[in-house]
Amino acid sequence: MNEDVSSEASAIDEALLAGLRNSRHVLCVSHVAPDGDALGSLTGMGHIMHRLGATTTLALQDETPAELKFLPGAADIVGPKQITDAYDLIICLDASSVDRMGHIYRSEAHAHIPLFVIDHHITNTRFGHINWVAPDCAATCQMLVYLVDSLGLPLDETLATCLLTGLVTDTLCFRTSNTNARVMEAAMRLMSAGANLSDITARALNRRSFNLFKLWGLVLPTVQLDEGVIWVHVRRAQTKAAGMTTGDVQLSSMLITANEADISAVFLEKVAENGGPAVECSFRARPGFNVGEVAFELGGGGHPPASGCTIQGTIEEVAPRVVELLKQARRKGLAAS
Ligand SMILES: [Mn+2]
Repeated sequence: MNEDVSSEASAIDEALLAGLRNSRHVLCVSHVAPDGDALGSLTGMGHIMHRLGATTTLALQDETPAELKFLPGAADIVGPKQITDAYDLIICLDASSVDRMGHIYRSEAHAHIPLFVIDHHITNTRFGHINWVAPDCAATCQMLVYLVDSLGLPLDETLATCLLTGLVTDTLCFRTSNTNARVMEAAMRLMSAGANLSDITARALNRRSFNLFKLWGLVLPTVQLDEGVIWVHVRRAQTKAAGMTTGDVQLSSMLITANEADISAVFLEKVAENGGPAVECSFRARPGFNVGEVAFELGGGGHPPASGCTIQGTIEEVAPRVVELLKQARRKGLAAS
């Protein structure tokens, strides 16, 4: 029953479009530790479904980061406690596997409800009844531009602001290697519809909490570099001492800017669901190197230049093993170049 469809607007599956048009009570959900593309595609999908006349619930397991609260519709997002089973459709955005929805998706209560997956991660496990997975798109928000076309809806300023935010954040403001002419074309259309690029960039990419700088100050003295792999450990005691409340420490994107590095990693100490130790790993790679494969092998997901996974165990157990895999990925990249 799984169906895959390409990203071209003309090729969007009729069953997907019909399902969207005919649903009345829709739950839209994106991934844990939400980023700009998660928030942009979630709020954007909310506006699309509203235009189609549906009653829509937007849900995220985790809090919306302060720098993304400006998104129109972000204030309406609910958490796991407000979720029921009274929906006729669930739309999952920007999440590469079913567990990425966290506690919002309940396999027992929700199994009978059609689940549509809309995502651009090449590692997507195609866990929906209809799966629209387009790895050639730089953001899930880019896919929604084509969806809007297929549904025959106009782009307005509200929707364009949501969608451009995802495009800007996932491409680090059009700097990633997957930023092609199609991405720029989509961005141009969103700007023509009223989205303000400089405002979105300033809000979503150029703002950080003061506590984050305190955390960087605590962890950066222990940064390590070996065979072109740069990494850092972040302890729970350190995030606590810095007063950090969200999990995103935004370090892997900074570490990859080191001249000597081709791959970066951040190992963030966590408590697993079962109360045991776990490590949240975040990877970045320069063009020509693939950390998406490494994350996928470790049970996570992502893209060649940016990926992540969560592994049970202490940092001492997890980090050395993962660094070894990253060194292998680097050697593979060097051999191919
Ligand atoms: Mn994305």
